Amino acid sequence: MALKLNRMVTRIILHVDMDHFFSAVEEREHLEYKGKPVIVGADPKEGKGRGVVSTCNYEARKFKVRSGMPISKAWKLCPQAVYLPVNYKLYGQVSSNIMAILRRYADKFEQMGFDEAFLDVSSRGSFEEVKRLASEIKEEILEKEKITCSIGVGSNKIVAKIASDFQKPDGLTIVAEDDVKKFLWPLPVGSLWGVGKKTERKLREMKIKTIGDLANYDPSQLIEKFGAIWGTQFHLLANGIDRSEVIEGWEAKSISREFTFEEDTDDKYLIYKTLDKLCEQVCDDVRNSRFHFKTVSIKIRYSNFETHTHSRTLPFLTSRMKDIQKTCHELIEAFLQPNRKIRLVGARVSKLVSSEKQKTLDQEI
Ligand code: TTP
Ligand code: MG
Repeated sequence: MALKLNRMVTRIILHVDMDHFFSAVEEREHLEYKGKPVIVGADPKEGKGRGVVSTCNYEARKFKVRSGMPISKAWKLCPQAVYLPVNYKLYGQVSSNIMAILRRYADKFEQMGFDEAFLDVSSRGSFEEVKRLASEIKEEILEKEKITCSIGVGSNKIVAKIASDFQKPDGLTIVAEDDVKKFLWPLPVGSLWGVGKKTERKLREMKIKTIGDLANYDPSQLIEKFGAIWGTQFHLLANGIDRSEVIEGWEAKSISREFTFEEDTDDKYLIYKTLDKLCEQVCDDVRNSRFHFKTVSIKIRYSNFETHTHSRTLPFLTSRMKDIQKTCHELIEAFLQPNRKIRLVGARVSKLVSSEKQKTLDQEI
């Protein structure tokens, strides 16, 4: 009788991220913008130059304009740009079309926000085959939606995600299993999933500049500085270790709380205190309903009713208050501008799974 050997099946994960998504959609709608810097967020001439850059095209990035920057600063850097308000309805429609295309190519599919998704494509069998698939996906999106994307392929989500960002725009980066460290370690530590601006500053103070520095840092010291969950997570991710699955079937619901101040305020202490309180209430709800979450969002409404939301997906599932609060603090920072009064703040978690399901998922922590 022939001996059956259990072959180790390689996981192959593909991450797609649209290039300068909002501004790319605007460019395709307005061919006259071609070649010009385009900045989406607000018109600097209206509302006395208030508002924040949602995104900008690569022409505008040459002038150092970035997402999250006050529109008044963008105006100083690049007054010749085309400035546009955010058209969520249009981008939402384009996003749905793209997700429908991507879903068809995946064994398992997980959308992450508006413009990115993970596809588990392990059944394709080899990285060469997935390279062909990635080109096919890029072509189909370009043909049908007239915008470009960047794709990263790796043996887990963290590698695929970092790879998609590696050769933007219109990039395709394949990282074979044996090349993971060679690929990750020279990159700045800020490229790692979950490392926000504040954490990056803290890591730099510890002389950790690259992902390689982080990978080779004493893990017990990382745990001491960042706590058991984040410390361990940083150590694993920097070493290219990520066993988290592409998860389908997230709960459609989200849990949120918001608060309107009696009087509009720019008192940072009050705003952070209020946000912390909202996070506590959200967290109580999450725990009472026995959920774990992955995405955290803030909402902010200025006194002129201009409203922004901003989200971040964490590299792990959690139900801890600290994770909501820390993420909300990082997300709201860019929106707190001097002399700009705030009417309302909100906190929200989404990408929820029931705690029972969470236990069955192959999560690393
Ligand atoms: P990103 O994928 O982070 O950025 P991008 O697609 O504009 O550019 P890149 O080519 O580097 O991927 O975000 C997707 C969309 O989300 C972006 O087009 C606009 C929106 N967004 C905001 O509204 N605020 C923000 O701070 C960021 C980062 C994005
Ligand atoms: Mg993008």
